[in-house]
Amino acid sequence: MVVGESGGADAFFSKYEALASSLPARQGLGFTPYREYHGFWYPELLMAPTLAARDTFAARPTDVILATVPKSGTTWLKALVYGVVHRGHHALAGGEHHPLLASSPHELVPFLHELYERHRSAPPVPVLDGMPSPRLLAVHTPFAALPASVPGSGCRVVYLCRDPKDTFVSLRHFLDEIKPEGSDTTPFAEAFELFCAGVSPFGPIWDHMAGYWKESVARPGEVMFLRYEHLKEDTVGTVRRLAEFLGCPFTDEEVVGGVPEAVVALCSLDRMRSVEANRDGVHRTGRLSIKNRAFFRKGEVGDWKAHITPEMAQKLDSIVEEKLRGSGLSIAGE
Ligand code: PPS
Repeated sequence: MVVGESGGADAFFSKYEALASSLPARQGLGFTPYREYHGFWYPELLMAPTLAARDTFAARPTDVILATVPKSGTTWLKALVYGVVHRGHHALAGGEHHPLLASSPHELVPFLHELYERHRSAPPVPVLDGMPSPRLLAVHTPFAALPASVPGSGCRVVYLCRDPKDTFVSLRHFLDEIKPEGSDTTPFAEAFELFCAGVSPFGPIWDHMAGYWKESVARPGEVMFLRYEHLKEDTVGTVRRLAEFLGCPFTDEEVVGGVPEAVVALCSLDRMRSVEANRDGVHRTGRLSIKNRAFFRKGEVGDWKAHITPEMAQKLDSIVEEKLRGSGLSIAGE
């Protein structure tokens, strides 16, 4: 990973950078400091763009916002939703020219904060206005800090979460893989303690999940709550539900023709990993360059067992269970 120049402060963005730098800071998991905003810990680099998007992004009723904690399956969800929504435009079965076979899901479904990070002199309105509907955008933002225009716009929000133990293990591997040259990864035991204390990207993870869970219960037509484990267990069934939720259900003809299965196959880890852009390409955010291959590792449920002890697992499960008590959401220990 390369950390580049800041690109220079300017009127629009510097206001948010000033606000970000006034927030409480601490060293967290990984190589950037974290800032605390309304009870959540944000990687410092993403704080200003998140605040800028919160204030200035204008949601369309047709927008689809994909929300996740990092390492919960974001890349997979981006690919699946892209495949579902654009299936009418691109041949799926054996379609060698599908955009998912030429570009990373992160290019096809951009993170909102990255658009803001790249266009610092003004909100990226021309880019956003130029995106055809339905616009597919991703965030890691907690529900309460989503752009103010999102709730009430009628747009769809799809939230995907994952067993926090697997999220932690995936995150620790990712941070190790993308760390700037010469820097150290937070030692494993220390990283785990920070994660359990909620000082992880967009953590505490349990509050992040609870925020979206509550909204999905209150507004099921607008917020869909998914779990990585369920997606793994029944990918085709979940993709069909996803299409219904997004207002583009698979027709009987498509079901008979195996289109949901074709979308799932196109987005499988092995297929995605074999795509040149994902194998050899680089994802450039405003300031970071990340090798795309870092987004594809094992994609397994329960990989934590190979990395954390039963005692550590028990500790994290208990914290999550305790924090989610009364919310109606149960994640720990499944
Ligand atoms: S990021 O940085 O937030 O966008 O990362 P994210 O995509 O959320 O998480 C990466 C983990 O998701 C796994 N992955 C997949 N699983 C199943 N199917 C597909 N297609 C897929 N693509 C990525 C990836 O391997 C990471 O999980 P781990 O456990 O580290 O393998």
